[in-house]
Amino acid sequence: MKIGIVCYPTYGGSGVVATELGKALAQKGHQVHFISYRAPARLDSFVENVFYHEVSFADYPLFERAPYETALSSKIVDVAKFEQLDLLHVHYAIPHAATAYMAKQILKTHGIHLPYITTLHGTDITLVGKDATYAPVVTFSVNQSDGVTAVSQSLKDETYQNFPITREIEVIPNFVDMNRFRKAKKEHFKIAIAPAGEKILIHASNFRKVKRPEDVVKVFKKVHDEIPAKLLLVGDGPERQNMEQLCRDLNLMDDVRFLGKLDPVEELLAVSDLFLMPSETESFGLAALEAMACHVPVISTNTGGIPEIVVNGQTGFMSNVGDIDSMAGNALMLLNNENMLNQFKNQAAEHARQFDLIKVLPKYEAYYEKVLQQGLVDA
Ligand code: GMT
Repeated sequence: MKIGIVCYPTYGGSGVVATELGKALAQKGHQVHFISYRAPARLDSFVENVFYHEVSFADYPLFERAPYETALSSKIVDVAKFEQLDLLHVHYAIPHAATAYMAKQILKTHGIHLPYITTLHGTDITLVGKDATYAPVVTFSVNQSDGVTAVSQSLKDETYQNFPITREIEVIPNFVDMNRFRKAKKEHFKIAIAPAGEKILIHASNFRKVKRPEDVVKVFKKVHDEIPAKLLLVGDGPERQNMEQLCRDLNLMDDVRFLGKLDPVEELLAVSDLFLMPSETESFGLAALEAMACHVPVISTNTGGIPEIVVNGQTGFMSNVGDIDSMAGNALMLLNNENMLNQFKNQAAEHARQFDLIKVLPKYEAYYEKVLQQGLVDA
């Protein structure tokens, strides 16, 4: 198949999923064409069968902001015609589903049929998409999609609750490459981070408010008050400054490390004891799954799709949003009991296997086939 993939190139989960999916499809012999305004962060090495098409948009004094949607639709048209794409798969509804619709209509006037699949990732539905600014376009372009997938049952339910969606939504969960995210011996890292054998807690995100990054620090403070511990913070984003200030105010800076946007997060997960995810909402929680694959249990909230990956009392513990005491108490219960912690570590990795890339990839391939077949029937 010749598949076009449209995604955000940034470190957000939707871009990661789109890029890893594209690379894996290419390895199975499909030809994959990424279309974005920058090369996706995880497209960091040469992969046969993978092509990248950059959307450039000319600035003009009349525009306060260059019209990316117009440039993206034009680029999709261009790539679809020249590369003879069979299918377009767009990740994150805003604005990608609408641009795909526009491209499809333009291609129709050229006698070309380009079906498009929209994958809903979360904030495109739960946060941004719900806003009246975007809702009519999101609803329309999702309903016009030839196929719609959601990364969790929770997101599917929430989509139907919030939008008059008439399309059937297929749940295809996010996945993890268990060859990359696995237990690894990184003793030198451990010694550098926790020289006195302190427990290592880790959080990775885009430090947006929805991740409740302050709760990460507050939970860590309670743990740190009881046992020697270190906190690793991977990522960056708008709340970084506030987090840093809070760590200073709580006198934690000696034991907290802000690592920035570090790509090989698996190397740090390999030395970590617990992953913290106190999010307000999380359609899936890919970062938690990647942690589990690396034998790191998760202390999280019980919101959105998290309960679909974390097994409470087996691969981690879940608490209500904002319940710092509960999350800190659960973290301490595990960190103070070496046997229990090791058991949870093994159970986390075992459970993550359900979401192994090699198990999820065929679900996408089968769905692509179904959509293409449906197109033949409709034509
Ligand atoms: O919030 C983020 O981390 C970024 C956002 C994105 O689309 O880039 O993530 C969403 O999609 C991820 C991949 O499907 C999910 O794992 C995240 O749970 C989801 N974020 C939220 O729902 C807040």
